[in-house]
Amino acid sequence: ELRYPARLNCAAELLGTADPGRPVFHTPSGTTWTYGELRARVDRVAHVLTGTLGVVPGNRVLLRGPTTPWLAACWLAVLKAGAVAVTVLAQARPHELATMCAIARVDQALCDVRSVDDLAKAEVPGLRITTYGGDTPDDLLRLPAPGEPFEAVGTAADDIALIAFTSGTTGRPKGCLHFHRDVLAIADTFSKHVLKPHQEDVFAGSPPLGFTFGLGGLVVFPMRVGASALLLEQAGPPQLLPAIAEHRVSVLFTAPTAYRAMLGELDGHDVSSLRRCVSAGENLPAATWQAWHERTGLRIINGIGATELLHIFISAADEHIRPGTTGVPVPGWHARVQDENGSPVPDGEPGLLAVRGPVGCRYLADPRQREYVRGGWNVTGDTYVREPDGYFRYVARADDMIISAGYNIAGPEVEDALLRHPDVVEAAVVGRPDAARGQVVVAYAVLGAGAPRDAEALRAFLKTELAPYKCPREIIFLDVLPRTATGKLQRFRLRTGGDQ
Ligand code: 3SK
Repeated sequence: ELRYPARLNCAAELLGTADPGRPVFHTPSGTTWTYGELRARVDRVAHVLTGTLGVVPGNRVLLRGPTTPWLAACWLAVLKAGAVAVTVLAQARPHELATMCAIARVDQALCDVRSVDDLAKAEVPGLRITTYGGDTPDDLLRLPAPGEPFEAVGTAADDIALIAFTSGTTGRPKGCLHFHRDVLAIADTFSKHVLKPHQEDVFAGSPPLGFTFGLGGLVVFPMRVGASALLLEQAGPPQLLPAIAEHRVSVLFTAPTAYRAMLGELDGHDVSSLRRCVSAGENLPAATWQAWHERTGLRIINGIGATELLHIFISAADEHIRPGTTGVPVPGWHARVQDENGSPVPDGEPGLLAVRGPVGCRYLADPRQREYVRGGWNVTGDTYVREPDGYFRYVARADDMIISAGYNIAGPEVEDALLRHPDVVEAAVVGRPDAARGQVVVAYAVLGAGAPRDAEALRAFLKTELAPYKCPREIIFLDVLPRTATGKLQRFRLRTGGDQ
């Protein structure tokens, strides 16, 4: 069990670990910040926050901008000052920002000058916006501040440190409250036991800091062990591959889609510095794991995480990795598969994934809390099978199971089969309402450049891979699949045949 002191400021803990001369953040343009420089900059921002801006402990401060060292420094400064960091994705539009600011009762915002227009358009009543990275005298980085160190506010371990928003794949955003101890707990569980990072590691990845997948992987995990991270504003496969080689990245965080895209572009890129590749955000098909392993010799660490629980809670390390499964509960976490009434279902049978551990779901003023936390378990909304040997295998999102003529069909299983076809780059399988069968299986596929859009040939291939009742009635070709800002597939848009 994890034990933290009753008074704990997670930012002070993360900042306190390493030698001042060691690197903490790199940028693609070749800038490197040391821990000493980061500490001085965080302290300066914390002084400005508590001085000129009048922030007091408990105030909620929105942070918005591309993934840069300054965004990370602002996040640390807000926490060090005892305020609450409200993290949002840089892609959020004005009406979404307005909703999140209202839910979180945000008082102040620190915003990259390049991202300020949409925030200003959100017209949040009473919100004070301070930009950083601009050249005006009232820019955060130019406002006067005392030169001395800022003494961290002595927050309690279970004071709120951050509010992270999840919109899921649809619906009104939910603000998830997380404590100071939660921030350290994700490093002291998943990172410590699965990643096992060391000081020399260089972390990088595609998830932005506004998504807790990225906040953990690019700030909390490296800083917990005095390592460094490459922060990329643009972090798609075309940027990731050269960056891995140039900065000798050793720990990579990204999603299955990016692994597939990188496979198509690997030639000529040196990825020999990588020793850990993490995949989360979506189910990792065995076909993607195998293809990456064959090309690179690396074993992808699959994981399931959630904004509600801050980071990854089921995964596996090293030789314990088993392709096609997510893994086992990360040390410190417990997981089981249960039915709608909360009773455990036998191993080998599908049911709802329920987990509990050092971090729990706490929605801010949202009745959906009752659906997520049931009988002390966090019910994530995923259908899983627990194998008799304790490995957890993903089946589908609970609301993505397709029921056709009485058969239960897991869309991801059909997607996995599609991805085994050499021409298929991305696949999504949904159930479409059908008068006779309840639902029919419909597949959407994105093909590699130049591949023929031959639905019949693909159906013939699927017939050799799947029981007939699982084979899609229809296969539709798209150029891209609809995804959320965090890269999750928006199946509901495919189900309704919406704007593709
Ligand atoms: O939402 C997710 O999928 C996720 C994955 C890993 C870590 C954190 C999150 C929120």
